Amino acid sequence: MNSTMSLNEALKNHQRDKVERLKLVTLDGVPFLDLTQLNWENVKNFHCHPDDLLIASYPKAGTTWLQEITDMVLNDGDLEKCRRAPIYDRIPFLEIVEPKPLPSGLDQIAALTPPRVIKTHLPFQLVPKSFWEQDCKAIYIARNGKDNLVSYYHFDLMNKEQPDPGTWEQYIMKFMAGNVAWGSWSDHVKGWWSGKDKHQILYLFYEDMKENPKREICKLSQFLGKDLNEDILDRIVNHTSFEVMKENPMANYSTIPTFLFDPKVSSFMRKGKVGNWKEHFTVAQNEIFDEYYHQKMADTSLTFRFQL
Ligand code: PPS
Repeated sequence: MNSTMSLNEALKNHQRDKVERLKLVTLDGVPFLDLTQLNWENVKNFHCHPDDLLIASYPKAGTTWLQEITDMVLNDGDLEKCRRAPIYDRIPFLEIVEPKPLPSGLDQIAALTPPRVIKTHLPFQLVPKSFWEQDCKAIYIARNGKDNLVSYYHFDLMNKEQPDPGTWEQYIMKFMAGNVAWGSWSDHVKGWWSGKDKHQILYLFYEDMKENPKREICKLSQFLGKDLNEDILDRIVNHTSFEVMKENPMANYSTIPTFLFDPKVSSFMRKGKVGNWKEHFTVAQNEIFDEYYHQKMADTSLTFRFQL
């Protein structure tokens, strides 16, 4: 990797007098962080290598967890190799545009030699055509909407570049209306669910990974054509557990300056649970969300578990 393009290195020298929260802008019908528009055409026209692998999700669905697992699987459980750089440099984020002089996701990808693993939160219909033309593999992780919402709310509070989430009550309404960065949760999970029948997409669930990580890691390894022995699988399960990842500076985003990710507000590795929503939703808010969920999910075979 060209070190001038490492986001980690760039962040070490990065200072700003004032961090402004980004606004939302609608691109091809979906709300995004306004900086995204600067690279939008280049993202849509991105040319991938047939062996590039896409890690896709709605924000806060367990992307980082899936990234760490994938890196471990591809490196046969080699812990040293997986400590080579923070997760955001090992697996760059396709559509992200950071304020200058920080490198964009496209800059970081260009500095890697194919085949690359690439993160995206793009809804299925906005994934660059090249990925499907080249018949690339993609792994998608979905998380139940209530826990996903709670996680996104805390992230928006602590990440000083995300749009202001407003109050908890306001945020629930915004989330259900799809008026948050990367748009509607229900459209996202349903779009990729339909997409998996047409392309090489492995669709995973956060709840399944919590329930039985080894089973899901085996599934992922098979999808990537990796035949890993029991020892390696157990090492990957251990290394990617919430408790171990929370302490791993290469996976826990603690390398992001605190003026951007404020740990006093919330940690990136916050709870890592299924059912944490019960500590946040009132009975009335839960009823409203259930109604939204049943309405939005009436036209799909996709279902979620809200507790284990
Ligand atoms: S991002 O910013 O969109 O890439 O965030 P993302 O990684 O998708 O989601 C962050 C949430 O995933 C939890 N997480 C984990 N849960 C269980 N096990 C492991 N190993 C793990 N790693 C990350 C993280 O804690 C966030 O969820 P919450 O509910 O906020 O704790």
